Amino acid sequence: MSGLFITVEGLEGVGKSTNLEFVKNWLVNKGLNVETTREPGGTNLAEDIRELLLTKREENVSETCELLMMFAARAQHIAQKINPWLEQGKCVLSDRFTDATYAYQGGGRQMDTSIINQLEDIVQNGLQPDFTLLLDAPAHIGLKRIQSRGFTDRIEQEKVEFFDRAREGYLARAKADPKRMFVIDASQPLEDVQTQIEATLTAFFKTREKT
Ligand code: T5A
Repeated sequence: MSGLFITVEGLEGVGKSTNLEFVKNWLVNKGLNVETTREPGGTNLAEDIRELLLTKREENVSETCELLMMFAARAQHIAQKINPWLEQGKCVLSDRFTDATYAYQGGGRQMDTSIINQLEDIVQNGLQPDFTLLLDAPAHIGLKRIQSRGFTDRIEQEKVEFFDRAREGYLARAKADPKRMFVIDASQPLEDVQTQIEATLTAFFKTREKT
């Protein structure tokens, strides 16, 4: 595939949505044809699955059900949007992708990562992001930032320890794949975060243009 697949990851409230527009503008200024999307979601059906996943309910949602629904939404998203865009040579910019599954279901829920590996193989058939920005901050910082919204979804109701484990999961992914996944200190003021993002994007494209 000739396109470029970029993802933005991190815990709740670290600034993914806020910075997605900044990253998009930077890429557009570089001359790329950019499509933005998000997970879970990105297509009508996948957005319906997102709604099912995030709605608070009295019934306990089993971890396996949650994991399969994340990958069901992803399968639809890849088939309907991501793969066609990449085949058209576009730059796909997604708010979250499979690193989130390793962080939340693997780290947060402490599920066996070999099961995530298997589903990743089946659903993605080799598809991986080319470049990932991990907006990193201690969990309590992001959770405090989103408090003013006045509501929480099903996953946001989890205890801070769940998000601490998810953060560790993310940082372990970044450590294992330093050429793809770049850690940004998202605890800093927005202007500083965007300075770091810009420097990281510049360095990534410089390396890419050399090869
Ligand atoms: N999930 C997802 C899984 O469990 N497994 C998976 O495989 C996938 C794909 C999705 C949920 O699903 C889970 C993870 C999530 O729990 P979501 O809505 O996509 O939910 O993700 P959230 O993280 O919940 O999105 P948020 O909108 O809460 O967080 P953002 O986008 O990171 O934060 P943002 O940009 O909205 O900013 C929050 C507030 O902080 C301010 C902003 O102005 C805003 O008010 N802000 C800053 N303030 C100070 N300094 C900065 N540097 C700031 N940056 C932003």
